[in-house]
Amino acid sequence: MPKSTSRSDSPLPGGVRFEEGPKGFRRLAIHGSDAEARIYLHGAQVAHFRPHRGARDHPLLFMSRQSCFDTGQPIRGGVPVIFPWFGSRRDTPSAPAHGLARIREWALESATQTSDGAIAVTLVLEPDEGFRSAWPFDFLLRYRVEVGAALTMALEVTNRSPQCIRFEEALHTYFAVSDIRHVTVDGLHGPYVDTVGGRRDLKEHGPGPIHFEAETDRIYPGHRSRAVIRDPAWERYIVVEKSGSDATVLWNPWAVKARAMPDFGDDEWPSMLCIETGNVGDQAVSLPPGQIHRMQAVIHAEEASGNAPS
Ligand code: TA6
Repeated sequence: MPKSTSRSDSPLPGGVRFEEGPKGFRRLAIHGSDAEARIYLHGAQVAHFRPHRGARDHPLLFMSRQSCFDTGQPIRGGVPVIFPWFGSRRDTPSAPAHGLARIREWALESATQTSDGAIAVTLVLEPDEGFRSAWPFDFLLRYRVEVGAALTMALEVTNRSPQCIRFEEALHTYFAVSDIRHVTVDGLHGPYVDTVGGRRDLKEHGPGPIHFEAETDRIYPGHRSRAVIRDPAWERYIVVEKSGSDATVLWNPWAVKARAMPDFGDDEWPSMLCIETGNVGDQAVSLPPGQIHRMQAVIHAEEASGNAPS
């Protein structure tokens, strides 16, 4: 069972308790007035979020039933926190994909109830020796997750090094959908980099919605606005808004890649879609000494019987 620490000696607010998940992985179980959620200390990973209204009773986040809960391994689903590199590390191919933050045990710094009844949890991570040997800089990650009618996730990076640091980051959100072949995405227009099969082909998406018919793996550099998943079968929209992020990644592995992923069911690919809020590639962040960078994603659901979100 991974060790996990809490810096908070204040009592947890009502509706928040620690519990053990698979293989003893500790998580916060949150039952608020507007939503429920679960957050693992491993990777500070939000694994479940279901608002009481707007979601048609389906969770907003996908979690693989085959996710491995092993020390040093990422949890498959929810919102992996990606830092300080995205994807494979070009200069060290043997390094863990998507950095080290998602495979480290974070500490609970605080858990409070906000004035409007939401639950706000703050988790922190500082580099251990292994982290520093892989990425020789000093930093603090502070991750605030607010569970209310919307799920608000804010990642703050503080540069504690004497020099400028350059890093990639992402909130690699796995959304739950009825069937990827029957949902569309609005708001991701313009140029993108198609990275399927390891390519990096620059392409362009027109003004219309995105339909999904095959493995999809795209980086939209410079995308700063909202994206909307339309899910007619579940009669809902999922709205993704963000700040402090200059890139969005869109991913579905489809059938062949799903079969190659041991921690992902062969039949699970229709049930998920990643829309990732990040700063990756040319949009990586350069942060001077002592400065703080903040990236935030806010997700909520709306019932589709109303007008589509503008
Ligand atoms: O979402 C973009 C991506 O980089 C894909 O290429 C795919 O590798 C995905 O992340 C999942 O990566 P993981 O290391 O979690 O299996």
